[in-house]
Amino acid sequence: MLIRKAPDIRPSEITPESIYRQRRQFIKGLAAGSALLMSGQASALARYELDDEQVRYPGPDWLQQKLRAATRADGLSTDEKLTPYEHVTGYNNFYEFGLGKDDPRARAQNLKTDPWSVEISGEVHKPGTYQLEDILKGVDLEERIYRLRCVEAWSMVIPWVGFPLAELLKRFEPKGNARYVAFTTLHDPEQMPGQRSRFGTIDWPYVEGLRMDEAMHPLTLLAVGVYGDALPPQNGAPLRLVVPWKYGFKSIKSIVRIHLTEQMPPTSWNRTAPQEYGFYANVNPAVDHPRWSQSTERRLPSSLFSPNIIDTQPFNGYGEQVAQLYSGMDLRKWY
Ligand SMILES: Nc1nc2c(c(=O)[nH]1)N[C@H]1C(S)=C(S)[C@@H](COP(=O)(O)O)O[C@H]1N2
Ligand SMILES: [Mo]
Repeated sequence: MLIRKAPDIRPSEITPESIYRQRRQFIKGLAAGSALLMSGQASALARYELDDEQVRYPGPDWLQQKLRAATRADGLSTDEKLTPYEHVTGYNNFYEFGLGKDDPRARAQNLKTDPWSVEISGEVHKPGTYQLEDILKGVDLEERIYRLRCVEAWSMVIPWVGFPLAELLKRFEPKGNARYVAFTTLHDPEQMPGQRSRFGTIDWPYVEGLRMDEAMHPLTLLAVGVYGDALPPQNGAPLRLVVPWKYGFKSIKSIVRIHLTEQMPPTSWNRTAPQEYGFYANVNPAVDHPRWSQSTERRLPSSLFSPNIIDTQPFNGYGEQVAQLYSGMDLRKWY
């Protein structure tokens, strides 16, 4: 169930704001752009201090409160060096705001993300349309530091804050015949300039899907924050999916609908170019994209003189946790 035992009270909940801010300042020195991983299950979340704090997306107060009580899920996090905030929030794919990597940050800032409602529909016992604030009541947020591997062969290491999708699904009680979960992004051409034209590619709204067992996997996250703060619009505020063993396009942003179904749902990139993008889209260095190799990736930040090319791992390095979901499947066929 979604409602779990309350965690220990975090220092941030009992510390006056001024002292708390100083502590953030102090932790800045410790964090220094890399993860502070401690042993044990969960520990208090480090507050990342940024050089340009003013560019952070504030998010609503109720969400800030929850973010401050987040803990880190160490066992499910990588200790690789974090991709700097500047790149995580400034080099994005979010075609609703344009095709360029810097379009989303430049054009998404006025997206209205609160209040936000999400429709839960299809094969569930408790369908309905719920306010995000209500969906998050009783949810303990946790930090997960995941690799993100884009199908375009670049990658990042991102400290998300969110909660397992499985918790949400269980709360709305899937029926026995629910075999897939379909997700839909907001469709609002007034706010999303990219939706005013089709670019000859995506048929709006952006849609994605997972098989039920993938959706219920403990690594599958619904994120509401990044770097300890609210998710900015360019990263899919206020609610986006994160499936770290699949190519980035599966991690659909700004979700307004979660639909449980018996049928495999259509997905935007598969619909656009089925010979290039499959439904599964598991990261797989052995299966090249028809137009480029998938055997290596550019780990950002990368530059001409320091390209930072690394080998791509099967399932993006999460094979130990997820490979058994696909046992018996030919992953060349089910790309
Ligand atoms: N709605 C929507 N979701 C989307 C996309 C998009 O264009 N629209 N791009 C996808 C792609 S290709 C990637 S790599 C990731 C990028 O997430 P990030 O910008 O937060 O790193 O978002 C995915 N989710
Ligand atoms: Mo991507």
